[in-house]
Order: sequence, then C-alpha cells, then structure tokens
Amino acid sequence: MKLYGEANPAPNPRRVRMFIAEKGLDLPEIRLALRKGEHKSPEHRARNSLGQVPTLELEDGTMISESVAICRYLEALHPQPPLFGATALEQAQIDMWTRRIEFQLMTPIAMFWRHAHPLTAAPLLTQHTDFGESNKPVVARAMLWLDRELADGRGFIAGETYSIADIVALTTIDFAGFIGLEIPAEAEHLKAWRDRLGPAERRGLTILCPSFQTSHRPWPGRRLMERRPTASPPR
Ligand SMILES: N[C@@H](CCC(=O)N[C@@H](CS)C(=O)NCC(=O)O)C(=O)O
Repeated sequence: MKLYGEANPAPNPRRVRMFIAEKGLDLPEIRLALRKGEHKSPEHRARNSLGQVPTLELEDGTMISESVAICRYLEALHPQPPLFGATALEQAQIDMWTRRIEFQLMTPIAMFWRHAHPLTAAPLLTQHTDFGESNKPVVARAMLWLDRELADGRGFIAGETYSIADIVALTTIDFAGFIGLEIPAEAEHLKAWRDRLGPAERRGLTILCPSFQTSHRPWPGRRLMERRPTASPPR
C-alpha cells in the first residue's frame, strides 16, 4: 500500500498520517506538490478523478480517496485502538461529530480558502472574494458553537474517547489557523481541547486516551445530553 499526500498544513493528508501514527503502521507517502499542480496531472487524475489528495493505492492497484474513507479502511484492517468507536452508540456519535466538523467547520473554511485567500491551493480557480470573506464569521460562529458543546466537560470531540472526530477537528482547526482563521479568544473550551491533544499529536500516540490503555469506556454523553440543553446551532 502507498499513500499519495502532501505535507502539512494540508489538512486531509494530515488526517491519514495522524491515523496511521495512532495505529502504529508504517506506510510510505508520496508527496504531490499542490502548489505546482502535481495533483492535477493525468497520472494523479487516473488515481483520483477529482485530482485531490490523499489517495491510498492498494497492492492490486485499487485506489481509495477521501481521508475518512481511507481511515475507515485502515481501521477495518487494524481495529486496535478503535478510532471509529467500539459500540454501536460510540460509532454513531463519532460519525455524527465527524460529519458535523466536515459540514459546519471544514466547508466554510474551505470556501474562505478557495475564494478569499491569496495563497489558495487552487490558483486556477476563479475567486469570488466577497463570498470567500463572508465565510469568516461563519467559521467563527462554528468554532464558538463547538466551544459551547465542549463546555459539557467531555474529554474529546465525540465523548470520552479519542477518535477520528478529534483527528478531523484538529487538522481542520489547525489549517484554519494557518490561513488566519484563529480560534476566537473566548472559546476557552475549544482551546483547552486543542492543548490537550498537543502531546498525543506530537508523539502520534493515543497516550491521552484512557480507552487505549485500559478497556474501552462507553461514552457518558447520553447522560450528559439528557441533562443539558443542546447548544444553539452555529448559524
Ligand atoms: N473530502 C476530501 C478532500 C480532499 C481535499 O480537498 N484535499 C486537498 C488537499 S488538503 C486537495 O487535494 N485540494 C486540491 C483540490 O481540491 O483541487 C478528503 O477528505 O480527502
């Protein structure tokens, strides 16, 4: 197997690298220089018709694209530690949060990046800067919404277990910071979560995750949700 990716801060290949590190796997990565357009070459479009990274090439030549799909495939081959949840409830909660981060946070970040940022990775794209700029407050509102969610005291994005939802959120929020969309100053729970993930991220180990060291702990979130009103939506 080999991975086609790109260096940080490209968020999607980074998700897969973090996941690989959590699983303790050794998987070669071929970096495509996005700024040189290498991801749009005929060779890479034959691997991924959208001309994006990451793409995973299997031994028989099969290609898998989409960062979360690649991680899900690796999880099926290497179930420990479980990063997509161990129980039906955990799996649903982790999926819910992964999708929320993608849609509520990653989408407006990507729109700002593509349409308003001078360094955009898609230099051939026509930019609509007013529309791009209009995503800035949407991102801030989404971060504040996530902050209110984390105010319930959970350890990680989807509960008490480090998961793919944390990996997706961390790579997304770090990329936002790189393009000038910082976590709002008042979002102290979100900042604390980001700080908690720092050491594990550096080592590439789920040292913070209690379930990795002992038996898997079910998420107490249902109880928390029964007690707490749902945070208001970001927009
Ligand atoms: N939903 C895809 C997004 C992939 C993506 O947008 N990758 C970026 C790099 S981080 C890319 O290839 N951008 C170039 C483009 O979209 O043309 C995933 O999760 O893998």
